[in-house]
Amino acid sequence: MTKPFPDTPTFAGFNAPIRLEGEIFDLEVVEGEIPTALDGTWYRCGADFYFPPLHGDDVFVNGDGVVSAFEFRDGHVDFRTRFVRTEKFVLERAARKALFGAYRNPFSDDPSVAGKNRGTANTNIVWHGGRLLALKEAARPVEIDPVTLETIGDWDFDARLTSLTMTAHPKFDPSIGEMLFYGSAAKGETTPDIVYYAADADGRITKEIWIDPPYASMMHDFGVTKDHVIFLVMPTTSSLERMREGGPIYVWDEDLETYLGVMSRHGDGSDLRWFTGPPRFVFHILNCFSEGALVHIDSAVSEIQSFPFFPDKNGRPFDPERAKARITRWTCDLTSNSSGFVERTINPLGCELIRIDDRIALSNYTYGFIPFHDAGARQAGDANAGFNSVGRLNVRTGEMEDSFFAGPNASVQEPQFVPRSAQAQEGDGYLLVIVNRLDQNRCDLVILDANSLSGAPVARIKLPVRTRAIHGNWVARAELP
Ligand code: V55
Ligand code: FE
Repeated sequence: MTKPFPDTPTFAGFNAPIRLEGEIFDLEVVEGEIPTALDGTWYRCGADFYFPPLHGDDVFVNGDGVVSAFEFRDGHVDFRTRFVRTEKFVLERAARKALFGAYRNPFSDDPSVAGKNRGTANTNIVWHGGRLLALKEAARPVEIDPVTLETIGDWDFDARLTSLTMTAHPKFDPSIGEMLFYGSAAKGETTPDIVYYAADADGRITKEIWIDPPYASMMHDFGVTKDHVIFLVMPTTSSLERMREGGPIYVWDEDLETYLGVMSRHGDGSDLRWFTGPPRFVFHILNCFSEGALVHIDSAVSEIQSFPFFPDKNGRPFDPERAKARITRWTCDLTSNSSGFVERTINPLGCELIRIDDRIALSNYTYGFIPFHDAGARQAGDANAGFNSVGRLNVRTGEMEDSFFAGPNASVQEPQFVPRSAQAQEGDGYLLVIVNRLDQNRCDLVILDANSLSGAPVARIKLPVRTRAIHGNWVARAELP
């Protein structure tokens, strides 16, 4: 019998395991109307623990992968959610208990699963080359059926994937349909190797470049422009020795510098050049673009690694203020003799789970869609100190031009921009946001007009349950089989 989950913040309140699989056909529309122009599926992927952890407590990034889908059609929305049948999930379900231990630490596993695939497929879900892939940066992609959300199996790009891992943040070139991605710890946990791939619109790997970084680090995201690729090496370092002794895979080591590796997208990697700067941390890229020899990297930058469960190597206590991520532009000048990069904060608000209009990815752009905490909108008695709003940031002016406030005791998940039509200008469309109703133990799906985030929602759709995801992506019906 499955025992109760531990009473720790990872498993409490709105984070409590959901464990549910199923479908809600035709969700309730409690406000407004769903535009028929929204025709497609919003796929999302997140982490949920099916069984109580093997070692007392755990960290949310170690949960089992859950994929969900909001399918929009003719003004209706259907919801489905399903756990990914990773090897880990299948083995644990058969045993009716956790067998795998700590985050990315194979030494902490039950001996019965030695050598088994530890992948959790819990971070992102992307559609490319006719395949829907659930991603976790520590493992290979897992292919999911786009209609039933059933697991098809691990996908190795017809044996062309030489890495043991694939990032959860591939990039897409909207003009040619390429998917650009990499594997870090590509030869196994804590190995420094990075390998970069390009896959054409049919999903065939057409380029593979191995990179030798200055040190092994946690690399959650990377940058791509029309002309360049940027690898972010930041001082969250890994150690097999530490894991063997029962410690965490990563620590924050502020004695190291940040390195940005910039190479041409059109070459063989031999022109890769490292630019250096003070220790910084980035989980997510907003967008990158090249202007001649200038390469701009816009992301949510913090002074220290922002997960409190990865300790400071030098024993400094976690400082939430320094862990705040702000939209920041880094610029590397390929004509400069200096090895430094320039840093400029675009907007001072703390934020994360940032998105753009994906049609302008890799190019000079104007808008970011940014979850943040609006202290002014929050009233007395509102228990939510997290992100209560999503704003439209003009990255050219640095101004948060407009924002949606989710209401009291409500927080927001990662938004999704959907263009009004294929020809619509950048930022002209809808913003889909899951609102966590913290005091009702359920969520709403809110559809906003991206041109008028502070106006009345276009529609509000009630979910009678919680749904929790980390990242997601919209796939128009025309793209699906
Ligand atoms: C992140 C999430 C992860 C992970 C590493 O959002 C970094 C950052 C859900 O898993 O393994
Ligand atoms: Fe991420």
